[in-house]
Amino acid sequence: MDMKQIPARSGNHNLQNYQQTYKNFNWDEVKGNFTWSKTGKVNIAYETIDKHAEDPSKKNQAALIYTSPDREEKLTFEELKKKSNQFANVLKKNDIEKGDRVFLFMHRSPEFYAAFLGILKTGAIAGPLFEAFMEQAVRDRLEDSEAKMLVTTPELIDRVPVDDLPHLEKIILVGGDESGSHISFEKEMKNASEEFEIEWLDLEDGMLLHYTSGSTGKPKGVYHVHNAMLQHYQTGKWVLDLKDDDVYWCTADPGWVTGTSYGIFAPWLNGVTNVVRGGRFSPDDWYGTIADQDVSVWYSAPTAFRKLLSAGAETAKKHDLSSLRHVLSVGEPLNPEVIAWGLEAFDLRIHDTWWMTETGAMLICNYPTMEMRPGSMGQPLPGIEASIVDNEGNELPANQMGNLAIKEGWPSMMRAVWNNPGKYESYFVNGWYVSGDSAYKDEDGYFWFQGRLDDVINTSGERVGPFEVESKLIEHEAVAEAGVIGKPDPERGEIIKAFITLREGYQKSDELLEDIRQFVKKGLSAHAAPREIEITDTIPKTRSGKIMRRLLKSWELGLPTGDTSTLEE
Ligand code: 6R9
Repeated sequence: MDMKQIPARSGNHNLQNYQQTYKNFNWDEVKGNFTWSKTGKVNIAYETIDKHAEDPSKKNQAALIYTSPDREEKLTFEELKKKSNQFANVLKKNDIEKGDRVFLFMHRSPEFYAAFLGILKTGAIAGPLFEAFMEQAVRDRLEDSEAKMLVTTPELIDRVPVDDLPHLEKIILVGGDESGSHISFEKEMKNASEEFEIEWLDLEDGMLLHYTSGSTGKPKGVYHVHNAMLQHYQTGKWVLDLKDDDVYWCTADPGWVTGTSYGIFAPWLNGVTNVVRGGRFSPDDWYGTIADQDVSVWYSAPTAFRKLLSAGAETAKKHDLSSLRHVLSVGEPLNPEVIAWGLEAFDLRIHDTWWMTETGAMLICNYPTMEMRPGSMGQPLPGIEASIVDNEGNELPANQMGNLAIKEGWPSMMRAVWNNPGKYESYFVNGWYVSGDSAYKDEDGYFWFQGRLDDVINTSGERVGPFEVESKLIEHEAVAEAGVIGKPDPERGEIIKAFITLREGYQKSDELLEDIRQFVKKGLSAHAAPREIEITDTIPKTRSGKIMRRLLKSWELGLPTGDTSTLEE
């Protein structure tokens, strides 16, 4: 197969020639799919769950399939409606009102999803946290949001500095001792009614706070509103290609925006069965989940795909993966090597999608019906105007690297940075939302990611994106993962330094390192070949699977490491 372009495949929602068909597309056209377009009453939890629970042909369909090494559970739309109603009643009984912040600090479980939806039903704002957060990370987020209530577990409660959080009034413990000093989830749920009168809201009312770390400073609370559902719903069709009888699996944790926008909203707004897997990553368990649950649409991340690739073709062959129809990726650039592997392992294209916590939903994507250029994140959705701009917000010509920017005003855009209006304003220049990513656009309108702006390397006057070098490195048979940084150099400004992990069966040697260097030099260019290569045991990554180049850099230069709360163990 010619890896430069991979031809379009068919999709359920015709996006062929979309630039023509959807030239004048307006997001208002999507509104007719929601109950509120007729009733005027808005709540995203209603549209995701209750609407289907009220539909006799859908109410007994599995909404949630939870699977983990020690627990299996299915909840239909009707059951999930009832459980989230019960939790909403528990919150009301404990004085939670519209606009209050209620945080969730726990592992993925059926209780998590019932609680999350219950929070939204009361009109409160949900704040999901990664279960791996340690005390400082928990404190920063609960302090900044002034959260009134927290849902957590006995295993994690010691990491909540209860006495230092004056706004935190109550804690609900899931799986705790029913006689303890905190509210028992189980006990309260048992006594709570399954009926609940949803708090009807305005489209611009808040629903979600996602804390996200920048390279400097404290994490910022990215604030989203119910209106985001327009985009969650429509990208579920156009990009995830969901149809009514799909079984969908998004591997992301809800502490990461992918785990809410696409692990909760997009599938359920579209009435699709949603698989949630608890427990740790293991190639056999992951392939097993696809095979056992007959997953048809699968949304994951490059770091997971790279791990599966390293586990080898034999591991994949042990499992029946024939249910898969559509595979997608987010979070990091998708290496062409991984796409080639996907074609081999599943006979499917892996579709890259680009977006951010701040953007709330996908913006630049590869659709099933689109010709794909491996290494490119695709093209903007209908109704989205994307461009490459300079620091003043002027558009740059094709093939020039610059700031990836989006014209203000898409439905799922963040509406504020909590407690920090200055930070919010700083994203916008001349009508553009400036993403902080560097990229270029080719003559045909495909966008190519180069790196976070802070990560771009300037070596002997040449700008090199770390992603390109990393992608080339992992094409080498000995390299499993790679993280590339610029290291200050008196002569060249910066030199390229690569950190790599080796695949099984390879030993460190000077010959091997030189061979890898030559491989990049021949494949990319002399100036992109790393001058230094260091073999490590692991590449530091965030919980959402992003290589933490900033951390590699501070280690290399012996600098303070800054905020590492999202670092994977
Ligand atoms: C959804 C999500 C956002 C940053 C973004 C960019 C990187 C995400 C990407 C990608 C290259 C892709 N990123 N998707 N880079 N190709 N398809 O990841 O949100 O955690 O806020 O991260 O992730 O650098 O700016 P978030």
